[in-house]
Amino acid sequence: MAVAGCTAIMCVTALLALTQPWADDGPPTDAGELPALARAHGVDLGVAVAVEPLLWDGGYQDVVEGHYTSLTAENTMKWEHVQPERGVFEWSGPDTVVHFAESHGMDLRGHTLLWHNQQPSWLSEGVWTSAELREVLREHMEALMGRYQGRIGAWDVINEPFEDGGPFLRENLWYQVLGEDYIAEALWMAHEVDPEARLYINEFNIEGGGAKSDALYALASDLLDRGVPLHGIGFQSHFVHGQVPENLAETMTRFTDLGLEVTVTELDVRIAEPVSEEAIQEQREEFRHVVAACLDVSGCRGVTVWGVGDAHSWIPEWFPGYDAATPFDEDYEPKPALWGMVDALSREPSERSAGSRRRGTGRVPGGTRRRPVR
Ligand code: 9MR
Repeated sequence: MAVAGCTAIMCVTALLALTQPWADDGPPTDAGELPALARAHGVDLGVAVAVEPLLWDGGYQDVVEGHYTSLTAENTMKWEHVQPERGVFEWSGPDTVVHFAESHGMDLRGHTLLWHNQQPSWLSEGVWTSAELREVLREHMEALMGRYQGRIGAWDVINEPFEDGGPFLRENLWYQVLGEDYIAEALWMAHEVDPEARLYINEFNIEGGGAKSDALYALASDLLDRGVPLHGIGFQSHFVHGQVPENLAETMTRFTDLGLEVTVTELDVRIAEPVSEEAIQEQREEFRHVVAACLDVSGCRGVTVWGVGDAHSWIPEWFPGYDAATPFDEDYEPKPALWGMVDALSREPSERSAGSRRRGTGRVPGGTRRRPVR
């Protein structure tokens, strides 16, 4: 997956000193206060988790419960894990994540319902009529969304619908069999299964604007004009150190001006090896910038970090030559990036924050036409 180049943020510790009165003595808060700080701003601070360490690794558990307010299952709610054979559902992984969240008073994001990756072979290699594929999709949604109805507040219904680098819709299984309106169909179907859930399109390479971002904007506008139940846009935010888009808040605002909410769903900032101490320090400003951008946009619901620590990040495997993308190191020690998030959240909550963010921001379908999709 390539990430488009964008304007570098100049990481300036000196700037922090100018803008934050407490910079000389360090932040006024402890990192363990992060959940309370996030809640005071009315945003979620989430993290993507894997099942095994969530069950067995005390260090991992401590990081999760001590610093975050919501969980996303990094893999275990994806098709290949949930429904490895047609009609055979595996709930132990998803249940583990949901129970951990609930027993620690955390929220949940659902990830993900339609994607071109991590599909079981019976699905990806099957030969489907449109009626059959709709039925398969409905069965999957009813099983997965239905199981956690009322407990998972938001779902990434559509994941990465556009080609990696470009503005065209990806010709995935759903597109090939159902046609390009599969996106609207799936959103309607998800809305019927869980009418209370906030339904998202989740995408990468859109965060700094550009042709792909414009294409998503056009798609979202069209869906809303047609009354399709789309509630939010997930800004995945897999960034490269030195290329975090400065105009992130501006891009978010474009979408929230449509009446949508936005969430930073998969934040990490990968650093080219050898990872220097300077880069690790600079990454603090990059994490601060992303969280601050969310706080600056009234329709931004929160920021989820993709991976509990560097030992559990997808980056080294998928981007050889890059590492250190998360706020905790391989021994679960906090890195400057964590303090960057504390920096952002340590500002006074604005009036519009707590409470108001929990509800829809505008043109979210409610009394809209319900179109049966069968
Ligand atoms: O982090 C996930 C990694 O463990 C998996 O191997 C990978 C398989 O494609 O998926 C990763 O998560 C992806 C997420 O579900 C969607 N956006 C891109 C993420 C990184 O690939």
